[in-house]
Amino acid sequence: MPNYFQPEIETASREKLDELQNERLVSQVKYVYENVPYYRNLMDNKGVRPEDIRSKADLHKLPFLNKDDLREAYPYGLLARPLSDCVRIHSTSGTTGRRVVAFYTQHDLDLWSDCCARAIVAAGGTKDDVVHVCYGYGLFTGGSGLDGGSHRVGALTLPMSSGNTDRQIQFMTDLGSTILCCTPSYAAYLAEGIAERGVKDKIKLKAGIFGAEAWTEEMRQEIEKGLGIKAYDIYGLTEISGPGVAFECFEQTGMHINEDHFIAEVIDPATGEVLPDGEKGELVFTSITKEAFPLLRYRTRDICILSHEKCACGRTHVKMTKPLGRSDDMLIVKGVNVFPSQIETVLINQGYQANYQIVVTRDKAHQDKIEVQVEMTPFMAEDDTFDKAVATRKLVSGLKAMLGILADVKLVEPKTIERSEGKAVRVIDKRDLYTK
Ligand code: DLL
Repeated sequence: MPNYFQPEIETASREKLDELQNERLVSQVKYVYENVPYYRNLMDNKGVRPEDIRSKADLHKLPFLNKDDLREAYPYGLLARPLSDCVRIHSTSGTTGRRVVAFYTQHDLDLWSDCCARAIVAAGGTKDDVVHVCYGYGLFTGGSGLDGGSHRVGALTLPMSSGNTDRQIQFMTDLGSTILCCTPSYAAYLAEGIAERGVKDKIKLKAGIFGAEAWTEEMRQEIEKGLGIKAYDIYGLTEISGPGVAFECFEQTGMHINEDHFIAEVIDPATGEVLPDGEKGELVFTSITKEAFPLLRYRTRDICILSHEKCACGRTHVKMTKPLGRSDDMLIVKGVNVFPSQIETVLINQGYQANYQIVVTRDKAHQDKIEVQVEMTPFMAEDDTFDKAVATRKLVSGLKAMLGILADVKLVEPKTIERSEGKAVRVIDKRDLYTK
């Protein structure tokens, strides 16, 4: 049966939601124009004045923001409030040069907690639940986001953070965790660990809230079976607050976007043209209630489809499909955002040329593995003093420092990586993550 955290908002009529969004959009645009010179410049360059935005129908007039803007404006360029009004930052897992830092006032944290609370309640959570959060805490938004939501629901929160599987399972059995929050790959890993330890009958889990990376329906079924739970998807991104931008209800037919806080559009990534419901394109978000880090028309690079069709759960908020791919070359490996360009930087800094290939695989236990195959330069290959083992170790540690995760490195002979006549094929992702 459907449960709502804020039924008056979650099941509001379309007319009411439109009215709310229009009103909030108008004031958010004015607020951003007055407080964020970076975006004011973008609007001025496009000849758009805040008065031109009178409702959602005018949204298309606003300029897009993308990750490059965030990098250019790093760290304070998109901040709309004095730092003294901010109480928290979070940051994406990308490292040097790609880092995105988002700021929050207490109001922003509160609304984010509400969004995550809706996700927990939609998964059947109540104040009587024990919510086991093993998303990472710290700069990553996963831990704090679900933690905030669990507190809002009034459940008992176990702030486990990631790693230490023995301890996770011990707490799960001793304290009777009922709702598990982590990445789907960690959920699969935990299921395996529980089976290995023969403690499945001591596990009281009933639901899981899994996101931050792509996962397929097959993986859902496997996790549901392995843990004896119902597994719910949750979506979000640091720039827009974190997890809880959208979440799945009992129907599991897409994720409801929290439309009282975010307006979603789907655009053609090549032309920027807004696409209708049912068409596949890049998801774009406009925040309409944020104080510290309000982003207008932010291009997520996630490819998905929107649907306003009535949902049997009673929620009226628009649904998005699972992300069906990305419109850039970002990979998510072991829950960490990885750009091929970061890998290339490490190679070039260590004297290699840009002849490399990244092979990503996922084992039976759904754990990701990344291997970087790097061509030695002809000079290296001919140099008797060139020590391959030492060079490999140096690359592994350079990549670890850049990406924050361990990558295998394989040095190969010059000219062995296939050259492409068009765009180089840098990434071979064998995981088949996206549901077609
Ligand atoms: O991954 C926030 C999050 C934490 C979401 C915990 C859900 C649960 P970032 O590190 O900024 O934030 O990465 C955002 O991750 O643009 C998507 O490409 C991807 N992503 C997030 N959720 C899902 C999901 C967090 N449910 C990027 N399915 C996004 C597929 C997802 N991809």
